[in-house]
Amino acid sequence: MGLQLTSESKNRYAQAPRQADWTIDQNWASYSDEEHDRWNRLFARQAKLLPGRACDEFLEAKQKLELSRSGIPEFADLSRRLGAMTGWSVVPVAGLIPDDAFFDHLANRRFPAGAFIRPESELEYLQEPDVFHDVFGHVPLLANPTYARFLEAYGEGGRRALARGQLHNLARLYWYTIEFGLVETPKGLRIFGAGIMSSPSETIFSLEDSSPNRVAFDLERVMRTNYIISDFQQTYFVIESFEKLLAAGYQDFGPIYDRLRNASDFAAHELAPGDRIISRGDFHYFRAKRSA
Ligand code: HBI
Ligand code: FE
Repeated sequence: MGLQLTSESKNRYAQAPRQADWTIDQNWASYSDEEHDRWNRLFARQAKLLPGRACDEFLEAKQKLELSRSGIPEFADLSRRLGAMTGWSVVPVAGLIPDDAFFDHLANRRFPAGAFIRPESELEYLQEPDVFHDVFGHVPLLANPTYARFLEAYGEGGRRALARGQLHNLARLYWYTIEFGLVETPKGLRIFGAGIMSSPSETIFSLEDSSPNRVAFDLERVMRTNYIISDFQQTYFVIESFEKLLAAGYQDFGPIYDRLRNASDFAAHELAPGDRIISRGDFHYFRAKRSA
């Protein structure tokens, strides 16, 4: 049995004392050379894959924030640079935190980022957000004022959705945009979702594989669509621009929630009436997995 590096990073932070708002001390000095090296290898791989696949806003912000392959960033230092751009900061947490705490942070322009780093065995894909998913995947676009305002509005909306008991509808909006969204550009489809941005294999799959559907973003349609967390997406939604996404987020969600309450859900692979289909999936990847 190899040394269980797997849980070392996660356990170290899971045992860290935490504040009432679920934040902990990043304790940057506690990162081992091995953990910094893992960040550098993940960074180098994505830095090679993303040009021509990530949206320009992401690539520009990654430069401006000086995110680099010199180890895991110190959140306080990163927050000084990000704060000067859009007023956002990055606060360390040990992992997933309760919804109400999560939304409260977003509504106050604080992004809760996992302080632990994924183990070698989960280099390709992990389910819980680690420092590479959160800081490499989510943080750069917080330097884009339009995207940053959308995420702040999402936090405000999250508190309302919680109060109404319709969090699942809003979680889908987050999932299919902030986590797994694509955007149309004059040069073709590009990635902006953090879950894709931080996963080497899904970076290729989401743009180039014939398996998944790719459908134009529609707010209510997305809010009715189930998702899976354990594998690549069966449908990717494509926004026209961050401005259009922000405008969709600014609507009064009250009437939408009322309509959604009685609306049926769509399965993750299903195409819906009225979809503007950008590419229809053949699902070969998902069929192969089922028959494996
Ligand atoms: N906590 N740290 C962390 N990161 C998340 O992305 C996160 C969370 N808690 C709740 C949550 N996401 C989702 O359930 C909400 O977006 C609905
Ligand atoms: Fe995430």
